[in-house]
Amino acid sequence: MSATAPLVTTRSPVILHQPPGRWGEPSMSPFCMKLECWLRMSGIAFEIQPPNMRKAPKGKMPYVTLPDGTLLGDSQLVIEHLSRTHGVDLDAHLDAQQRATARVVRRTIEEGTYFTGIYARWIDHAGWAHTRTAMATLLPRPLSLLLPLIRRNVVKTVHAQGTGRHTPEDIYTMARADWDAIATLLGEGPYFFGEKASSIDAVLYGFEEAALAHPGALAPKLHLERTPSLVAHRDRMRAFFPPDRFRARAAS
Ligand SMILES: N[C@@H](CCC(=O)N[C@@H](CS)C(=O)NCC(=O)O)C(=O)O
Repeated sequence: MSATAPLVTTRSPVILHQPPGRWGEPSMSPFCMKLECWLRMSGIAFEIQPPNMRKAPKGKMPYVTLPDGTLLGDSQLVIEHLSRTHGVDLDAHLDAQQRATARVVRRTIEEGTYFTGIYARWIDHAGWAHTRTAMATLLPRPLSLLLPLIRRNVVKTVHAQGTGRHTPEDIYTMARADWDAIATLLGEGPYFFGEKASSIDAVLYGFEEAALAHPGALAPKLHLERTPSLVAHRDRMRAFFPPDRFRARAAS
């Protein structure tokens, strides 16, 4: 889907630096899947390359190499930059209230719900059993030996952010309530604001896919599986990707 004609038509592709998926999803990271989805919706030419965390401008994934060689981090800042420089606005059809709603929903998912997912994957033993195996196949050997240390840092981050201070019951109650609120706003869809997809659908997609792809019997995943509108939205958004982006499971 391309909202408006690009301002610049001939240029090298944007390089999207992100890790692969391990459970049949395009990437292990919800923010990376959000950005990849947005790029596919926008029609902007891009290539995927593995990340080099020593070069990641914010020390996080995803980041991109722009056609002039500049490195830019943060999925949202990348989207805003590319929208400006390529004259693409996937939200052109939204009114001011819808744009405000999209912003608040995005911030809720990315700054709140995300950490309930991190808790499920990295801290909950049912999640860690699978995440550890997947990360061990993703990281080069010397780094994979540091997985217990990486996990300890995740525990510290989730505690500092606040989510890690709650009981697992409270964390998962919050996760379920967030997803229920999103399902209520999504309604019958097919997209968040009705008939036409917009940027918030890419955000939702990344986090739906991440929750549903993990092989563990985790509370957020089980809740999404019981919410047909969210699974249907994930499936609908997959249509923006070529089928080979959903490879067979490599690890569980
Ligand atoms: N606000 C950032 C968040 C990105 C983010 O948190 N990425 C995670 C992977 S899902 C990451 O790189 N974590 C590594 C770390 O924090 O060291 C964005 O939108 O890109």
